[in-house]
Amino acid sequence: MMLMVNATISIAMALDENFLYPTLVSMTSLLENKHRHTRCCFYLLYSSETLSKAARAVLLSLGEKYSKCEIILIDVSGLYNDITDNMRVSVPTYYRLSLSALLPELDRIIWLDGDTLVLHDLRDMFVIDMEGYYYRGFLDDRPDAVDEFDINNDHYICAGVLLINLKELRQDNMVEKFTAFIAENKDRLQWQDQTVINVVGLDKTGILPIRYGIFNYLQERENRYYSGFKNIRNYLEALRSTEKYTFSEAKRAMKNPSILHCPSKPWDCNVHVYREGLWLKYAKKTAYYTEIERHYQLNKFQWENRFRFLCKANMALLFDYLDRYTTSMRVFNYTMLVRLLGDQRYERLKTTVKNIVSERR
Ligand SMILES: [Mn+2]
Repeated sequence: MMLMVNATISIAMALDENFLYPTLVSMTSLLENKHRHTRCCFYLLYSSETLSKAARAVLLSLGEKYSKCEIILIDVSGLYNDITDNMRVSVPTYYRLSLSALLPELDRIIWLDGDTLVLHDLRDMFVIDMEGYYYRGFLDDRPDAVDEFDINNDHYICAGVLLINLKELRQDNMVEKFTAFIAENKDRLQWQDQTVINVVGLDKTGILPIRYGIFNYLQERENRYYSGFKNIRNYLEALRSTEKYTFSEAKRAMKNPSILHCPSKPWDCNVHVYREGLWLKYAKKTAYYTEIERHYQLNKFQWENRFRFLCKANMALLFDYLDRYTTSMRVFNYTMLVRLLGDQRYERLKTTVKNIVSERR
């Protein structure tokens, strides 16, 4: 595969005000990790009714901050407006279905959800063979999501990270077909545009290598829930595709993904999300970290504080909870607790650590 030195890659994203910061962080990760010669052109789809002028200025500021980066804002107000009846959905998720019509000058594009982190240059992804395909995506482990359409889908893909063949979509007038399908199946679009892509595009959807779009809740470490990499094994077993990802590919991709897709939201401080630190790392590289921290109250519930709170609330419960971990995790947890809580008041913790360590020997 030849990689052009001065290649331009096109990326499409869509957002409303709620997704301003995640989108900014995702774009920042891409720009921080791209090869210095790679030119990036972002096409950001929005509606002026749901994204403020100030938010747009924040997005455009990336074009000033990074070299070889162009930001093009496309106002698609009114598009898919009749879809709002489904509570769970934000309309911008549907915008990706119209890319081939909105960008007639482009033949291919990478689609990124706002809940992604890009950790490597994407030139290698951008040149993947798309002959005969509309879309390539990461295999989603819920292939039964489109079973009700009786289409025998063996390669159900996630719409969050896609390589899209805009030319082929235009040749086959797919935007019209998508629109007709949505009108006919309004109540059956369980996964919104992802359902549309997988059902209408069935014969021309393919898979991306696992490192482009792997889910952040797939873990390469073992813990008490997922000993023996049960978590990734469960994922792989749920796939129906004949072109399955292998276990070793999966492990490698989890350790070193090119695009990490985060269905578990790293900015939600009320839940513990695996690899949330990685998202924070790129949030801190933006010029808006103070705003991000305030917006998601990242200060309030940092994990140290959560631990302190837990300790004070009920020591017995806490010990019970920690004791469920494997020995090495327990040593780690107790050691962290001793450090966090100070030596004086929590003598018992230190003794516990000592006990576990000696138990291990
Ligand atoms: Mn997503």
